[in-house]
Amino acid sequence: MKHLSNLLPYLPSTVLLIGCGSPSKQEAKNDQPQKPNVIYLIADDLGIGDLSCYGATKVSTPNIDRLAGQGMQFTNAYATSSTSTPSRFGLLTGMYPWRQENTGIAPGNSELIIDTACVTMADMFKEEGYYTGAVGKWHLGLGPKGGTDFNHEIKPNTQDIGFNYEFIIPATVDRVPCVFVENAHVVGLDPKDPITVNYDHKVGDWPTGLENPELAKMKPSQGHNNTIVNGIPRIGWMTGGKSALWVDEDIADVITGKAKDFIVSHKNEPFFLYMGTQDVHVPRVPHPRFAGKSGLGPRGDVILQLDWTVGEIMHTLDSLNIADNTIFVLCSDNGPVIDDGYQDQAFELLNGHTPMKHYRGGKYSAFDAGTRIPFIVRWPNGIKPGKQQALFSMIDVYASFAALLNHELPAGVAPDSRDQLNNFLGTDTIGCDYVVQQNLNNTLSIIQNNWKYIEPSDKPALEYWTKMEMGNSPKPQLYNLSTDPSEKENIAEAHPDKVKELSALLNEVKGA
Ligand code: NG6
Ligand code: CA
Repeated sequence: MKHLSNLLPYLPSTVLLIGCGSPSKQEAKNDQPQKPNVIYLIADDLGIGDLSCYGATKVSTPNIDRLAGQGMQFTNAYATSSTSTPSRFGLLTGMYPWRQENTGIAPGNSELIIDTACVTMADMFKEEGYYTGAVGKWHLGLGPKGGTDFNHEIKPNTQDIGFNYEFIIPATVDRVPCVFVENAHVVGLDPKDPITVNYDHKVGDWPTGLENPELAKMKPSQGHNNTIVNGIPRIGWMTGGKSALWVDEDIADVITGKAKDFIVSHKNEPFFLYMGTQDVHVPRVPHPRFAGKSGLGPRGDVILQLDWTVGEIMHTLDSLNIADNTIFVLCSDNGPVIDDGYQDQAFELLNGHTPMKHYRGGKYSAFDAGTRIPFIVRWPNGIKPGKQQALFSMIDVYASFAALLNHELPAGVAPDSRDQLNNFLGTDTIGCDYVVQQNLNNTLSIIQNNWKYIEPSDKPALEYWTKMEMGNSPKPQLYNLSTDPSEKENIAEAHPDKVKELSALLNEVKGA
């Protein structure tokens, strides 16, 4: 019960009365507060500078601003990784993704990369009596080793790692197959038109971006020249499954609708909803009601669409009168990127908008903008609104929720996740001791007391496609984030002791 005292001031008065009188067993049971619902909404490639509550002035996100205003807004929160698959893996398993092979950006036909024996955060919630659901972007693979067969029951799926319900985009919206999967089945699939997917070579006779660039309504700037689906050339080749193909403009509506249905159906029991939006990942294809509305081109328009999604979820909670007892987390999986492979004029139309704020690098990078993320936690019953400047990492979400529920984690479960509940709730302003991040090339960095150390790496300084600065250097790098938040000056040579200390700490974490 070590954390209940933290919550007492915020819990409804009926809760405080428990133990004060001598209620009969039955009454006591009825008086037990329902465990808080949890909605964990992870946006895709959203930058800390993309939201008006974080200082953006060229785009306005009123719903997310309201969420932040009613909750705890973190200014020093990090994802474990600068790309999607490892970041989500770390969140759901509580284990650093770089401890396991095969946790890099997953293709659309990847096997499920979380071992079914792993006790995931969803398993933990389920054990605590929650109804659990995964809606939207998944990107952790599905099916057995050797790849996913989309034409039959897809096993193992999210339901084998703790989720009662799934309605998911298997990988990313720029990867085939362009279909939704609901409870192990491709939605709307005609068995007479089976799906074939391949990531090595062309399958079927659908046009590709390489052979028929004139058929692409959205042109690639990098890669993205395989099978054309809905006029958009994707990564990977597919054929079949025509009746199951998603409509890109409708994806936000579809997954928001599924998330709302899930909440409505489970309003009377504690629920855990893990929701991944496709926004603001490429291809950025807003619904017509958002197209052209931001003035910043499609990238800005899908930020508005994301804000709408958050507003819809908030309204749903309000209409059911369950907002106060729902912990609503909003964050990103990794840092932002401007041109990520399609000619959508994201650069040309920036108009002074700064997705990375003043931080160096971006998605893929070991520099701060690679993993520094917007992170908002709203829980009216348990959190006094405010700003949280303490250091926080997504790796610690799992153990923090476990602490909230007084759930003992068996040895070996969520091995890297630390109980940072008071940090998560904003009552501990000191924060965690250190955070460890990973870039696209598995180069690790560690931050402690505002010192950031990036380990030496012989990997390229720039990412191949985006030319993003990766933060890779054969020399050790040390930055003082309090005086140099933009990581302009490597001061490793002037502070050999600090370098030694942080590299030793990083090695200790690696060896743990
Ligand atoms: C890259 C893709 C990029 C994006 C990324 C994964 C190319 C040229 N680039 O390889 O567009 O899909 O993978 O993004 O193909 S993530 O946010 O899901 O990790
Ligand atoms: Ca991402």
